[in-house]
Amino acid sequence: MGRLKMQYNRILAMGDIHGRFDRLSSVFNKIKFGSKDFLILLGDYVDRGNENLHCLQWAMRISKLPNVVALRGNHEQMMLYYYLLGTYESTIWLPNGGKYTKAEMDEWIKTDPDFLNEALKFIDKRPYYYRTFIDGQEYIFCHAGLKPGVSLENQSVESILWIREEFYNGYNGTAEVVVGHTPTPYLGSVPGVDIKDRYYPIRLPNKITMIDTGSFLPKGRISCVDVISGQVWQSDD
Ligand SMILES: [Mn+2]
Repeated sequence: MGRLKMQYNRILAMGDIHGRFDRLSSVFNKIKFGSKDFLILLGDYVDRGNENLHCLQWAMRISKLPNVVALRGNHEQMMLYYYLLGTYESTIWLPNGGKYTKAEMDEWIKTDPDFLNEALKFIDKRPYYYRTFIDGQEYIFCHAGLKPGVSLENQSVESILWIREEFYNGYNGTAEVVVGHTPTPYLGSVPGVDIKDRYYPIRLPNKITMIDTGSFLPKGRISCVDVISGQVWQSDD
C-alpha cells in the first residue's frame, strides 16, 4: 500500500491505450510528466490498435521509473494466457483485438527473438491494483473495478479485470476508485451526471472515476486525470 502524501505535485492516472501510439504520444506530451508527478497506468496497452507492441514497449520502459505504476488490464491477461496457458482467455484473445498484436509479434520476433519473453515477463509482473491514501482519503486504481461488498484483498482477478455494470451501478464504498475498461461512449445516461462529451472521463456520484475514453474508437481519445485537482488531459482528435 502506497502513501503518497504530498511528495508529488500530481497523482496522474491514464486510461486504456489499446495500441494507439499516436494518441499515447499526444496525451503524454501534454501532461509534461516529471519527477514531481506520480503516474498510474490502468492497463490495456495492447490490442485493437495499429502499434500495439510499441505501446507495450513504452509501458515496459516507463514503468522502470520509481514514480510510475503500470497495472494489468484484461487484454494483457488474455495475451499472457494465449501464449502460456490453454484456458478460456486463450481462445478469446485473438477475436478481441489480439489478432493485431499477434501479427505484430510474429514480425517483431524475427529480428528481436527475446521480445516475446520479455513482454510476457513484464505482463506477469503487473499488479492488479494500486491503493494509496491522499490527505486521508483512500484511492484504489485498477483496470475494471471492484465487486461491491467485497474487501480489496478478497477481490477476484475476474472482478478487477472484467467487471462492468455490477461495479459502477452497485459500488458504495468509501474509497475513491479510478478505472478504465468500460469506454465512456458506451455508457448510457447516468442519473445525476450531465454528459456533454461522450469521449471525456466521467465521475459518477458513487466515488468512481471512469477514464477509458475509447482509444480504439474512430473519435476516441486517451485520457489522463490528476486525481487531486481533477484536471484532465486528452489526446488530440
Ligand atoms: Mn480496454
